[in-house]
Amino acid sequence: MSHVSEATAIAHPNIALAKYWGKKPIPGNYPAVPSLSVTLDGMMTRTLVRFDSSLSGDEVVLNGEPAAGLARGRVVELLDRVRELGGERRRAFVDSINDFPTASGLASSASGFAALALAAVRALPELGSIGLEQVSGLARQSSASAARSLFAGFVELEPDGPARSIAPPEHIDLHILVCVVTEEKKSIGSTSGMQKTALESPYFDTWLATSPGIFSSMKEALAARDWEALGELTEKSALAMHACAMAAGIIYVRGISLELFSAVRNLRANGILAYFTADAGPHVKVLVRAPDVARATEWLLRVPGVLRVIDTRPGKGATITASKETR
Ligand code: 2P0
Repeated sequence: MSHVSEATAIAHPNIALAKYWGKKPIPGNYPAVPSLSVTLDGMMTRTLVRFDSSLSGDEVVLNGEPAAGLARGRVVELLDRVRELGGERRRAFVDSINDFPTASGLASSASGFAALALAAVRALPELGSIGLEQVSGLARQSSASAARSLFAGFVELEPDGPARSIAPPEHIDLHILVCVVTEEKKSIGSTSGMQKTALESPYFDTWLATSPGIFSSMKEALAARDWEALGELTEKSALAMHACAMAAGIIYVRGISLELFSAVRNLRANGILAYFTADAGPHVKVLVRAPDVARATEWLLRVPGVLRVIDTRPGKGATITASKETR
């Protein structure tokens, strides 16, 4: 009879308002700059991890397709770290599904590795004492932004500290409208984009020197519920990140992204205090307050090339939905 233990976790993507871009030059995948994110409720990754003594190798299914190569390798690396922690030898079956486009700058690696780390740890009863902070550390080693998706609401990640929630989802009236502009995967992954930026951008040192100031001003703006300051700093962080990366030849935005930046500023000129941000892909995320959601959505959908607008709100951290063990 085989020994099987499993858990299923769900985790949500997060959007950084103060961006992480660049790593410390030491092992462990530590970010070089502090970041501040919002965990979203509107999109989700669901991941089952089943350790099974009858398996001879790890089997990984991502969005219904067997994974191979780098994608499988990154999952196996995380499983290996969890196995080492628990003194576990069994191989695992992993089945992970996103309800939004994968690897296109919608933070699928954040929710993916957060759900994977939580499910893998909770599938092993011997790791029962491990807290969310340590799970977040395991996720960070795979993808630093994933460390933040373990937690609810507004989350900070300092280069030397664990990720932690600094304000609950309802702290400030915020909707993030995710403007999806393509179903394609991004051409340059975040990890290699960051490496190239660190090596080749003439502005990387300035990015390292100025990001902490944006981050701490943003924390103050959030604590004071100062919507305009929060929005202005969000745009500043995104533009600085993209300018720094762009100077190294890393271009994630497209024409449509710039059209959307401009549409958001036109919204402001028309009295709606909306602010934009963008990550390692061409999609644009727009910060608005609840009374402005309908008008802003209508406005953004009118920009040619916008496929759809997903209305998201600050939401919960990662959770376990099921677990069991059979011998
Ligand atoms: C962020 N991004 O703070 C920034 C802003 C994208 C732009 O974190 O190399 O997948 O796996 O640690 O976390 C995306 O990068 O990178 C990211 P790795 P990750 O959300």
